[in-house]
Amino acid sequence: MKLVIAITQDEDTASLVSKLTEEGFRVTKLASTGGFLKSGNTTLLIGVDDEKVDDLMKVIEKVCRPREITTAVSSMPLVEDACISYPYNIKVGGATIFILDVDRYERI
Ligand code: 2BA
Repeated sequence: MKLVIAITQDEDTASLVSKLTEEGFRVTKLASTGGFLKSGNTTLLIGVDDEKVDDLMKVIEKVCRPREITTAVSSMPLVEDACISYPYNIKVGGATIFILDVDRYERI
Protein backbone atom coordinates (compact mmCIF):
# COMPACT_ATOMS: atom_id res chain seq x y z
CA MET A 1 0.00 0.00 0.00
CA LYS A 2 1.07 3.59 -0.65
CA LEU A 3 0.22 6.90 0.95
CA VAL A 4 -0.03 9.55 -1.74
CA ILE A 5 0.33 13.12 -0.50
CA ALA A 6 -0.87 15.54 -3.16
CA ILE A 7 -0.54 19.29 -2.74
CA THR A 8 -3.00 20.91 -5.11
CA GLN A 9 -4.37 24.35 -5.92
CA ASP A 10 -7.58 25.26 -4.10
CA GLU A 11 -9.30 25.91 -7.45
CA ASP A 12 -8.99 22.22 -8.40
CA THR A 13 -9.83 20.68 -5.04
CA ALA A 14 -13.61 20.31 -5.24
CA SER A 15 -13.55 18.61 -8.65
CA LEU A 16 -10.57 16.45 -7.72
CA VAL A 17 -12.09 15.21 -4.44
CA SER A 18 -15.42 14.50 -6.18
CA LYS A 19 -13.74 12.61 -9.01
CA LEU A 20 -11.52 10.59 -6.63
CA THR A 21 -14.46 9.66 -4.43
CA GLU A 22 -16.50 8.74 -7.50
CA GLU A 23 -13.65 6.45 -8.64
CA GLY A 24 -13.58 4.72 -5.25
CA PHE A 25 -10.49 6.35 -3.69
CA ARG A 26 -10.54 7.32 0.00
CA VAL A 27 -9.37 10.88 0.55
CA THR A 28 -8.59 13.18 3.47
CA LYS A 29 -8.45 16.88 2.68
CA LEU A 30 -6.28 19.26 4.70
CA ALA A 31 -6.09 23.03 4.38
CA SER A 32 -2.46 24.01 3.89
CA THR A 33 -0.36 27.04 3.01
CA GLY A 34 2.50 27.21 0.52
CA GLY A 35 5.75 28.39 2.07
CA PHE A 36 6.77 30.48 -0.95
CA LEU A 37 3.55 32.27 -1.93
CA LYS A 38 2.15 32.09 1.62
CA SER A 39 -1.29 31.51 0.17
CA GLY A 40 -3.75 28.68 0.66
CA ASN A 41 -3.48 25.35 -1.08
CA THR A 42 -4.87 21.90 -0.31
CA THR A 43 -3.07 18.78 0.82
CA LEU A 44 -4.80 15.49 0.09
CA LEU A 45 -3.89 12.24 1.85
CA ILE A 46 -4.87 9.23 -0.22
CA GLY A 47 -4.20 5.68 0.93
CA VAL A 48 -4.18 3.40 -2.08
CA ASP A 49 -3.25 -0.16 -3.09
CA ASP A 50 -0.02 -0.34 -5.08
CA GLU A 51 -1.74 -1.43 -8.26
CA LYS A 52 -4.12 1.56 -8.12
CA VAL A 53 -1.40 4.24 -7.96
CA ASP A 54 -1.26 4.69 -11.75
CA ASP A 55 -5.05 5.10 -11.96
CA LEU A 56 -4.87 7.68 -9.19
CA MET A 57 -2.12 9.60 -10.96
CA LYS A 58 -4.20 9.69 -14.15
CA VAL A 59 -7.14 11.27 -12.29
CA ILE A 60 -4.89 13.89 -10.67
CA GLU A 61 -3.22 14.69 -14.01
CA LYS A 62 -6.62 15.06 -15.69
CA VAL A 63 -8.12 17.43 -13.10
CA CYS A 64 -5.20 19.53 -11.84
CA ARG A 65 -3.66 22.04 -14.17
CA PRO A 66 -0.69 24.40 -13.89
CA ARG A 67 -1.51 28.09 -13.65
CA GLU A 68 0.47 31.27 -13.94
CA ILE A 69 -0.14 33.49 -10.94
CA THR A 70 0.77 37.12 -10.55
CA THR A 71 1.86 37.87 -7.06
CA ALA A 72 3.37 40.85 -5.28
CA VAL A 73 6.88 40.37 -4.01
CA SER A 74 8.42 42.82 -1.58
CA SER A 75 11.97 43.87 -2.19
CA MET A 76 14.54 44.36 0.57
CA PRO A 77 13.71 47.36 2.75
CA LEU A 78 15.21 50.55 1.31
CA VAL A 79 14.99 52.45 4.54
CA GLU A 80 13.45 51.49 7.85
CA ASP A 81 9.79 50.33 7.38
CA ALA A 82 9.78 51.10 3.66
CA CYS A 83 10.08 48.59 0.87
CA ILE A 84 8.89 48.29 -2.71
CA SER A 85 6.45 45.61 -3.87
CA TYR A 86 6.54 44.59 -7.50
CA PRO A 87 4.37 42.13 -9.50
CA TYR A 88 5.94 38.80 -10.31
CA ASN A 89 4.61 35.99 -12.51
CA ILE A 90 5.03 32.51 -11.14
CA LYS A 91 3.98 29.17 -12.59
CA VAL A 92 2.34 26.97 -9.97
CA GLY A 93 2.23 23.31 -10.89
CA GLY A 94 -0.95 21.28 -11.22
CA ALA A 95 0.04 19.18 -8.21
CA THR A 96 3.07 18.30 -6.11
CA ILE A 97 2.94 14.61 -5.28
CA PHE A 98 4.81 12.46 -2.78
CA ILE A 99 4.32 8.67 -2.82
CA LEU A 100 5.30 6.83 0.37
CA ASP A 101 5.30 3.15 1.31
CA VAL A 102 2.85 2.31 4.08
CA ASP A 103 4.11 -0.18 6.71
CA ARG A 104 0.70 -0.87 8.16
CA TYR A 105 -2.86 0.33 7.54
CA GLU A 106 -5.76 -0.31 9.86
CA ARG A 107 -9.30 0.99 10.08
CA ILE A 108 -10.81 0.26 13.48
P1 2BA B 1 4.45 27.45 -2.56
O1 2BA B 1 5.58 27.11 -1.65
O2 2BA B 1 3.61 28.62 -2.21
O3 2BA B 1 5.09 27.63 -4.02
C1 2BA B 1 4.30 28.09 -5.10
C2 2BA B 1 5.13 28.14 -6.37
O4 2BA B 1 6.19 29.05 -6.18
C3 2BA B 1 5.81 26.80 -6.71
O5 2BA B 1 4.94 25.97 -7.44
C4 2BA B 1 7.02 27.24 -7.50
O6 2BA B 1 6.67 27.52 -8.84
C5 2BA B 1 7.39 28.56 -6.84
N1 2BA B 1 8.43 28.40 -5.82
C6 2BA B 1 8.34 27.72 -4.65
N2 2BA B 1 9.49 27.82 -3.94
C7 2BA B 1 10.31 28.58 -4.69
C8 2BA B 1 11.64 29.05 -4.53
N3 2BA B 1 12.34 28.75 -3.43
N4 2BA B 1 12.17 29.82 -5.52
C9 2BA B 1 11.46 30.12 -6.62
N5 2BA B 1 10.20 29.73 -6.84
C10 2BA B 1 9.63 28.96 -5.91
P2 2BA B 1 5.00 24.41 -7.23
O7 2BA B 1 6.42 23.94 -7.32
O8 2BA B 1 4.03 23.81 -8.18
O9 2BA B 1 4.54 24.14 -5.73
C11 2BA B 1 3.20 24.33 -5.31
C12 2BA B 1 3.08 24.11 -3.82
O10 2BA B 1 3.44 22.74 -3.54
C13 2BA B 1 4.04 24.94 -2.98
O11 2BA B 1 3.48 26.19 -2.70
C14 2BA B 1 4.19 24.09 -1.72
O12 2BA B 1 3.06 24.27 -0.87
C15 2BA B 1 4.13 22.68 -2.28
N6 2BA B 1 5.47 22.13 -2.54
C16 2BA B 1 6.15 22.15 -3.70
N7 2BA B 1 7.32 21.50 -3.58
C17 2BA B 1 7.37 21.05 -2.31
C18 2BA B 1 8.34 20.30 -1.57
N8 2BA B 1 9.51 19.86 -2.12
N9 2BA B 1 8.09 20.02 -0.26
C19 2BA B 1 6.92 20.43 0.30
N10 2BA B 1 5.96 21.14 -0.34
C20 2BA B 1 6.19 21.45 -1.64
